Amino acid sequence: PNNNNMSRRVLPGEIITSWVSVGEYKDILLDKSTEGIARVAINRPEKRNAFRPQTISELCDAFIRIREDPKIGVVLFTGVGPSKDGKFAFCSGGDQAIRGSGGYLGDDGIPRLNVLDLQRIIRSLPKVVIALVPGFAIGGGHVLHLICDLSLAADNAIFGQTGPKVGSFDAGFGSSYLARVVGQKKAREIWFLCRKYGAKEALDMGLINAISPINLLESEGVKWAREILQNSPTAIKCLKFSFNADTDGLAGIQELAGQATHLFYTTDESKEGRNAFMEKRDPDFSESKWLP
Ligand code: S0N
Repeated sequence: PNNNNMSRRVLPGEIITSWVSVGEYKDILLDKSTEGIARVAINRPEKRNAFRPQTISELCDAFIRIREDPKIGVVLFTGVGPSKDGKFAFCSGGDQAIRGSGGYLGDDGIPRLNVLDLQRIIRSLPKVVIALVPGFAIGGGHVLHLICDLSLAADNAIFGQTGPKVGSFDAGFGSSYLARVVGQKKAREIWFLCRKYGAKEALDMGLINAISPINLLESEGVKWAREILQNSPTAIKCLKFSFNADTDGLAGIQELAGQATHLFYTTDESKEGRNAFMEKRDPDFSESKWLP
């Protein structure tokens, strides 16, 4: 379907699905398409899409909305661009201008590191999240692409951590999970030297899935999404939580087990337990077999 007039532009290039704007946000854009794809974009291009607490609160809200919408199966997560000086960014991490003592300060003056909440929401979202990286993915912005299920980068993308240079570090997913993705030696190099890496280097180290010209990045994301949407939602959810369980300890097992419980609720065996309780009788599981 094509409805370019209705669609809001986030990245340059052909729009190949009809986006409908959802929600009233200040720092982000949320759009949905009728074919099961959502698009979330950080909209602070003049700051290379750095996030402040409000940005993160809005992103959490958008991802929770998406979680509750059974029609959406894939999310494209990106950054609006170009900025006035013609550059692109996925996200350049925490907004250093409002970094106070103990976290990032919002209008309420309370210091927060609420990006950690967002990381967990994206990880446990029972849908596929694809990062579209149109330029810089730096610092906490690099961690955000890292924790997405898949990453597609424009050929101008630049990746890196800056923490040890700017007085911060992410000792959670940002380092341990990075080491799972690119290996211990490379992860230590990325954090200890704070170098920047181009798209080809990122592809070679297994940090991203594919590279596109910037003008094709969004349409490439839609194509990947369409392919995923042809497949079984339950299989993909369980696989995502299995991949998570390998790294996330009991929290990961909880997610995977939750899907098993969800499936069990659909069986006659489970329904018999509920029906017996409601009918104030003993349950009769004799129809359920102890299958191998
Ligand atoms: C992205 C970079 C490399 C781009 O360089 P370029 O193209 O030369 O542009 P600039 O001129 O530098 O920037 C253009 C304008 O954008 C502003 N800006 C860019 N990034 C930020 C930012 N992060 N915060 C605030 N403003 C930013 C510039 O100031 C400039 O504006 P004007 O023109 O008005 O001066 C380059 O910009 C760069 O290196 N940026 C900083 C990257 C960085 O160090 N980010 C922070 C890293 N730390 C985190 O993200 C912390 C994450 C976090 O919250 C966390 C999570 C878990 C556990 C702990 C923490 C924790 O906080 O410690």
